[in-house]
Amino acid sequence: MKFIEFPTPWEGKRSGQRIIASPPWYIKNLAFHLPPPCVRILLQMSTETSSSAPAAPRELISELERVVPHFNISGSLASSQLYGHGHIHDTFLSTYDQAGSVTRYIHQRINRNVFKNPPVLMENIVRVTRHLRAKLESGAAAAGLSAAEISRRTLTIIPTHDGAPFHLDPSGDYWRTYIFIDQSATFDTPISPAMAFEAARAFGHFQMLLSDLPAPPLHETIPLFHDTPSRFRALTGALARDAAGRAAAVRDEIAFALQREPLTHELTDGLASGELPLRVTHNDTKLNNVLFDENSGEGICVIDLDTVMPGSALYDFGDLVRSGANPAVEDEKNLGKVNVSLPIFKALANGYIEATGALIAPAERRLLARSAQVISFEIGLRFLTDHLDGDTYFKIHHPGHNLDRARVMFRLVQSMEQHQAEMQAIVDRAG
Ligand code: ADP
Ligand code: GN1
Ligand code: MG
Repeated sequence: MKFIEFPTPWEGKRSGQRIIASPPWYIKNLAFHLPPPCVRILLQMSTETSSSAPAAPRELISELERVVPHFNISGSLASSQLYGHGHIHDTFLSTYDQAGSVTRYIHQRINRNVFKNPPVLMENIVRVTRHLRAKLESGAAAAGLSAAEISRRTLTIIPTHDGAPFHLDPSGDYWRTYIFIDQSATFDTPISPAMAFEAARAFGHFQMLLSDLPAPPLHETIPLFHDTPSRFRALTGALARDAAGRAAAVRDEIAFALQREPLTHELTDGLASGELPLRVTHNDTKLNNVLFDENSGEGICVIDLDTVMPGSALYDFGDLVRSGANPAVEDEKNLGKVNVSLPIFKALANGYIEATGALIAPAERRLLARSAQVISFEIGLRFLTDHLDGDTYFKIHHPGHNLDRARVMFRLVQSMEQHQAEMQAIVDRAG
């Protein structure tokens, strides 16, 4: 299945690729909204076995083949392909033949341009996944979770034969392996309010489970990651350098950004004064960083734990809204499709507030709607900075890709500015 695209009411885009034998929940969910010819096409697509992932270049697969014997996996590597739509790592889905049965794993080459200290990052992930598993186990009886089900609800690291959570290859690259969580799917855009609610509940639950992570604090894997004023300064620095000679062609986007400098302080001021608490947060709560169960549609597992570190709940909620409430894809060229969907925003607010319960303080709750604007702006600043710098941070798939992304983020900010009062009213009425 390549991806699902359909005219109304939502445009859903599924990440990665899978072989699907029967129509999963989201196909049924979509089919509900569509006229019969579209439903037939969708069902036909859902049983196709094509792939949207680019074939990995031969050299990359050879590197992977040299690395995988270091991990504690039985059986032999049968196949590998690039997987998912992440902007940071090289992610592979690998199939192993284990005495006749087929098992799948995710291998990742960690982006060391982005993460300067992978061993420390993996130390965080070991602590976080251990804590999550222990919490899920202690609540398993009440929640009716089997051991197998717990392993679908948090990432499981496959260590190397030496017991390390990563392998360092001779060229200095760090690799890691996770159990592939079967019968799950990720999405780049929201399909329905029900799905948005599930995503927000999953991230809210994640926040709750980590709220009692014992000291010491987690390492800061990327310093000042959500420090919006420093992201703004990075843009003005990139503008002054104009390393790729692109500044003259993006005057409108730069003007848009410069006009909104005051927005950059809205979360950091509260954190600096102590009005907003510092918590253990995910910090990359993009919609495609939560896995949905293919049969029930439940948001089962929060993934991409590289930036779990001290932060604000408002970073997490804001980032979820910027990726989860926009029916258009993050690099949509037709900006007319970009907007904040209020029914989806409402579902995100309800899901997050329900899952976090009393944890979220009144000062945080007051800023939930605003946080979406701040974080959408912040990510727009980062895309525009990377475009000016010559695309050194995010993976791009065509020239101008980061500029396309920045434009979408800024259009989303505009839409949120127009709907700020309605978004605030939704939060005020929620839960
Ligand atoms: P990036 O930091 O590059 O975004 P991610 O860790 O988010 O990398 O992985 C990229 C994609 O791979 C995810 O969006 C998801 O589709 C898929 N993925 C990652 N880990 C797993 C897993 N354990 N099980 C199933 N799918 C996964
Ligand atoms: C990156 O890793 P991924 O693709 O889930 C980025 C996020 C951005 C996002 C924009 C470590 O997320 O901060 O918000 O792209 N992750 C990192 O889509 O920089
Ligand atoms: Mg990701």
